[in-house]
Amino acid sequence: MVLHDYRLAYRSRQASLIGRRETLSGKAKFGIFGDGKEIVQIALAKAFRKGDFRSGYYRDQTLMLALGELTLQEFFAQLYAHADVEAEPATAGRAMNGHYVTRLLNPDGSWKNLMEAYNSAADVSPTGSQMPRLVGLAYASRLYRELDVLKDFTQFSNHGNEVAFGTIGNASTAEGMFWEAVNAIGVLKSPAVITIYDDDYGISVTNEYQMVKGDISAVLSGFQRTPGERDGYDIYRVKGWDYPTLIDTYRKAAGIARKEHVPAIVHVVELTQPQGHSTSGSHERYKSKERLEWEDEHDALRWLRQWIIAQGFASEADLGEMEKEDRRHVEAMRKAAWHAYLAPIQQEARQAAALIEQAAAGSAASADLLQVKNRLLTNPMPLRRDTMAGIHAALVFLKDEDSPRRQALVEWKRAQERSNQERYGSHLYSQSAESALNVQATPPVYSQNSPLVHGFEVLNACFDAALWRDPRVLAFGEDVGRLGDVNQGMRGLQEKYGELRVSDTGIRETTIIGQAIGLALRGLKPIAEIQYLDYLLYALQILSDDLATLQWRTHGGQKAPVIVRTRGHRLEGIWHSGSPMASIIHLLRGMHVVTPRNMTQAAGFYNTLLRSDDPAVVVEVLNGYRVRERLPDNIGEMTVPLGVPEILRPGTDVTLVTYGACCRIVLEAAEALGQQGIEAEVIDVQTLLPFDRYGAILESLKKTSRIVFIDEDVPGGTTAYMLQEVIEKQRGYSWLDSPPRTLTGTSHRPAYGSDGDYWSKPNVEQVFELVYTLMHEVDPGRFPVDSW
Ligand SMILES: Cc1ncc(C[n+]2csc(CCOP(=O)(O)OP(=O)(O)O)c2C)c(N)n1
Repeated sequence: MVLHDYRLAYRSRQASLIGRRETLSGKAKFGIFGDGKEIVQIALAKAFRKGDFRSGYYRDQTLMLALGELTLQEFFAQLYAHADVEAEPATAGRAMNGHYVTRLLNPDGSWKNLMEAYNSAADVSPTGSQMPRLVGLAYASRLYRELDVLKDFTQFSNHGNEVAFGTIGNASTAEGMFWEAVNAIGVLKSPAVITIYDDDYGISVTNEYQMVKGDISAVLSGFQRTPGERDGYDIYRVKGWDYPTLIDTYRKAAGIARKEHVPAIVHVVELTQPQGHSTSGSHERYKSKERLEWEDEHDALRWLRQWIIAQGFASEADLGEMEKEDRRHVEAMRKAAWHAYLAPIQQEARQAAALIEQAAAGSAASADLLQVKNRLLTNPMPLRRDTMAGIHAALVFLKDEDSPRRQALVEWKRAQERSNQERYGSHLYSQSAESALNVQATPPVYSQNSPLVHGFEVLNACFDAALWRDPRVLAFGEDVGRLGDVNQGMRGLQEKYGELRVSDTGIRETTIIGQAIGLALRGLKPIAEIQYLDYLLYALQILSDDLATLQWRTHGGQKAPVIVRTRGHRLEGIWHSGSPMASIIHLLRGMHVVTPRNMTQAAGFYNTLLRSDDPAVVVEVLNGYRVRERLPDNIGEMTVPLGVPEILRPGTDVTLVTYGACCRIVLEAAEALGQQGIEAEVIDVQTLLPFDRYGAILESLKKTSRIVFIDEDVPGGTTAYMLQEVIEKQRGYSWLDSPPRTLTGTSHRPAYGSDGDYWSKPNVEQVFELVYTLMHEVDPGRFPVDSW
């Protein structure tokens, strides 16, 4: 066994060395490797069971190799950015090397049986960002163990016996989200085993700059549980070269976590980084000669080699032979990866060259074209972009020759563009049968008995139906449990469904989202509440870097259908009435962003999203919970489709486009304008991502020839986005008889109090005056006033 381990570690080390060489020789753009961490990871792998999850970072190549979830050829394929999911199944060439992923989904987007594999969440580069989702990955085991309604979901869990393994570098523990996650996992008593690889540095910065006392486990000691009690962590400190102790430690830590759901932290010290941080620099610049000598002596691989010889497991000569064979093996895998990567690109270059050669025959630009062709054929390391540049150059030379041969080039180029758009752009959203875009409208049904209730009661009935219908649905957030959320949408649901399905959390927005991501990766359907839209900013980074990119960066290998529920727009002051929708829609491409104007629409969107596998943010209108609405008889079934605007008021003179809380204001202004003979058509876009999928706004514009975009965001924010969608993308410009206009909130944040609000956000009078002036420009005779 130990020989097997040594050889695996040795191969992994060779992969690091060769990987660096390949990068520095220009075959890869960047290289970051796990050298120095091999032995820890082999020990960790021994404790890893099928069904478990990893949430780690770029040093974990040996762990992935040891689990059999990465081959050496795949390792090199990723280094070369081989953009083919068969060759590089982690990210299909979309992420740099060292970003590990296991495919949790079948090609059709449905879940695999996660109990049959060693699972890994998809790595991200921002350090520490693997921690928030670890909360949910670990907490899911508790839910699967303790919730009877989840007993049948055996594809995701075996009675909650799964451990979530987190890995992080010493320096990254200085990130806030590390602490938030460690605390949350402890509070949730969830089976995570967190490894901190401590090599004393974070690139060039030493521990004394990272951590109080320069020692993370000393600082973490307050999390240590009292023996015999469940509250808190088991904390271990082990040397990174001490193979037998590492194996014992992980067996023990994972065993307790698995059985008792007590989390553990393993602080691995005396680790080294033989090749330095990455290929972007050399560690000789910042490590002293003494340190480098120390690293050499404490290299874990070297230590294991000596230990094997000392124990008599193999002789120096035996090991030398094995190493020779292993070096050859790694080199062969590298070669295979390089050829697999290069062959299709070269073939495309040859195809392009042949087309250019054909076009050259009989062309006035023949000599230039043949030069382009030769450049394509003699390039030893072509990229697809070189071929495209060659084709482009040829098309420029042929610009005056409208021949079938030129046309053949154009068609070939377009086909390449399509396949590269697919190669690099697919799976931003779900492509499965469960895509939210496939959910059709089921309109609300009302009868004589449909009661008039408060808005929050509509939501309450919707969530009740969802929790009843689907045992995978869970809701949590600050004040969501006992109180039923600050606006009562979840009122009474904890009593009905229990503390694990409708739960309070600490004030920790980043890990509320992380909790949701991890739970969703393990097959659950979380509704994660961020109490106010303004506090979504705390979680925007993790939403953007992790959740929104997940399906795309794994080429459809993973999904996390999280619903983020929040409330916003208008209420009071800077931190309770923000509407930073542009920041959200721009950072969260890959999620749906839904802005219902009332609670019935919100309920319809929740029902749509709960039937789908895309992640989304739903922004409820903060001042709508006490407004009365009729409760649909089919509150659990009604759905509102995404990307379909609704005309709230028909009109022929001007189109007013808005969403969310502004709908009420714009409707009121439209009524007042109607009394002056101006018929405004009011459109609620309903969802910002996706936006007006079928061009409904253009149809309105064709009728009115005038358009105003109104919202509470800053000038140039979401109104600018809507303007681009309609005027540029839908080609609305050709139907305009007046300049398009926007009306927004102010650039400063909303001031407190009703007057503060009035002077910070669009109001009825402003809408009226802007539209009236617009109509004055059209017909001064009918609308004589031009100043207000
Ligand atoms: C949020 C963020 N800040 C900075 C970086 C740039 N960066 C990449 S790795 C790294 C050092 C990480 O050190 P450590 O956590 O000790 O891990 P190691 O690389 O030493 O294994 C830094 C600063 C980053 N990727 N993400």
